Amino acid sequence: MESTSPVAILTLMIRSRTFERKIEQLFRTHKMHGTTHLAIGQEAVHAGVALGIDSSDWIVTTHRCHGHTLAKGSSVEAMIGEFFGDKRGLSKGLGGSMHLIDLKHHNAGSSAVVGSSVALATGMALQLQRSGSDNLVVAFFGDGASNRGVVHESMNMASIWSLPVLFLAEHNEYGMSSSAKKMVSVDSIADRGSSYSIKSESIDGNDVELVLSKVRDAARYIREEKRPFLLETRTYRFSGHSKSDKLLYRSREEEAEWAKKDPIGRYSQILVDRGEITYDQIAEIEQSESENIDTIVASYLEDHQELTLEESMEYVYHDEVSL
Ligand SMILES: Cc1ncc(C[n+]2csc(CCOP(=O)(O)OP(=O)(O)O)c2C)c(N)n1
Repeated sequence: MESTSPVAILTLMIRSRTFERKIEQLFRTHKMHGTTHLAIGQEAVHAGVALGIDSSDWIVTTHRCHGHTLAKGSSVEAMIGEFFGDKRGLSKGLGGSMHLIDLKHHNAGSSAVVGSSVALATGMALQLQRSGSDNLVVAFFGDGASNRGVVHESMNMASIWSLPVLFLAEHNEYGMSSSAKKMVSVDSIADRGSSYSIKSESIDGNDVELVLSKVRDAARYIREEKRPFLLETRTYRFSGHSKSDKLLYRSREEEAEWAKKDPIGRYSQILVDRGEITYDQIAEIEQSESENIDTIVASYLEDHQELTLEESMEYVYHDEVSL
């Protein structure tokens, strides 16, 4: 299990927030290309989940995958390389921001197809069960994805076959631009678990220590009872859906309400109150994370290395994946 000291948890969340802010700026200034989906505001879910499972447990993530990938242990350097299309990137520069995969850190990857993470995770869980492994798979998905047929089929299958999957709903209130209040038939996605005889719970996803402890409980349940589990984390994406989102579908008042529940601000305050860290030390962490990313970005901008077309073809059509 990863280090779960409070300062390590806070540092991980700050790294993720700093990373996302830098990426946002690089896209805005046209130094990075394509599109990107930021998860600013959802850091407590990412840290709590990654630190609450074993490092040998798997995750399958979504189009909003930066935070999950960082928290599971991938290097900032390899991620930024990927975003720049550099051959030193996580997927040798062939995937970009939306397709991060890191098998060494037991991250089976992400795809732009909303809901596909759940089907892939369920299939992986079947294989883990068949091979007698004690590991589980976390299937990340959003409130929008929770309406897709494949998510329901996967939950049904995981239940009848008792597969080791943690269905992790990241309810951030919106799909692309539509409110979950209008688009999802239940107030809580956790309520859907009972349709499939899957135990479930809904929690505050902006409270990192709560997420960590509930994920640990769920992982223990999945391993001991040999049953899937559905955990809904209630959170909010402070950023737009993607880089071109003008946020016309929600109010500034709503955003201000959620800003009061910022997971990093909240946890910083808790740790300062407990005497575990000072605000000066937090500022030092922020600066060090920021400088580290700036150095990495500068080095990629100075020296860009791309795969040739022939080399790319070799990877695209590679038959086997070795861990
Ligand atoms: C199968 C499919 N349908 C639609 C889309 C377009 N799309 C991309 S992201 C998105 C919203 C997904 O919302 P949610 O699952 O809540 O995740 P979030 O973006 O909030 O993280 C949609 C509809 C897609 N990529 N794939």
